[in-house]
Amino acid sequence: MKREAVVLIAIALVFMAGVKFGASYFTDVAKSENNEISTGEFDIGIGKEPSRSYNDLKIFDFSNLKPGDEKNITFYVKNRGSLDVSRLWIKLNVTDLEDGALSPAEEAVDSTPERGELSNYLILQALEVSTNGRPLKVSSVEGKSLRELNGVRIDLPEIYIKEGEVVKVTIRLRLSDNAGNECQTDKVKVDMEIGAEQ
Ligand SMILES: [Ca+2]
Ligand SMILES: [Ca+2]
Repeated sequence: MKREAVVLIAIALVFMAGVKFGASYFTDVAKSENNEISTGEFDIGIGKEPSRSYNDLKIFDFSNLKPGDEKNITFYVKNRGSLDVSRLWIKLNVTDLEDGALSPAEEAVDSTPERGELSNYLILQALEVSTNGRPLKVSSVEGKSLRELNGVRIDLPEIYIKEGEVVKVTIRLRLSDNAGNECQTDKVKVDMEIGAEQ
C-alpha cells in the first residue's frame, strides 16, 4: 500500500510540470509590501524646567516693581516632535492696564485713566537663547521697551533643536529709572507666543 501511494504522487508531479511547460513561460513575481510615506510630528513645548514642557504655561508674575529693578525671565523650549527645529521666534503681546483706580500721586500726572503707561518703561535689557550652555544674544532688541516690541516677531538666532532636545531662553527686563508717577500701580499683561520652524 505504501509503495503505491509514493508512485501515484510522482506521476502527478510530472504531469503538472508538463502542463506548465506546455501552457506558457515560467513567470515570477517579487513583492515589496507595506512601504509607507508619512509625515513627522512637529511639536514644541515650553517649561520652567528643562524636564517638563507644556503647550501653554504662565512663566512669570512680577509685582511691586520700582524704578531700577531688573528681573530675569527664564524658560525652556523643548522639541517634542520627531522633526528637527531650525528656527525659533518669540512674539510679545503687551496690554497696558491701570489696574484699578489711579493712585493720588499718579492722578496728578496721568491723563489717561483708561490706559496704563508701564510698558513704555519696561526695557528689554537682554534676550539670549542657549544651546548646550552656549548663549546666543539677540542684540537687535536690546534697549527697546515692551511697548515698542508689542506684536513684533523676534527671530532668535538659527539653532538646531533635535527631537527631545531643549534650549534655554532668558529675557532680562528693567523698569527704567525714568519711570515716573504715571506708572505707579500700573500693570502690564504679557502674552508670549513662541513659534518654531523646520
Ligand atoms: Ca494712564
Ligand atoms: Ca498709569
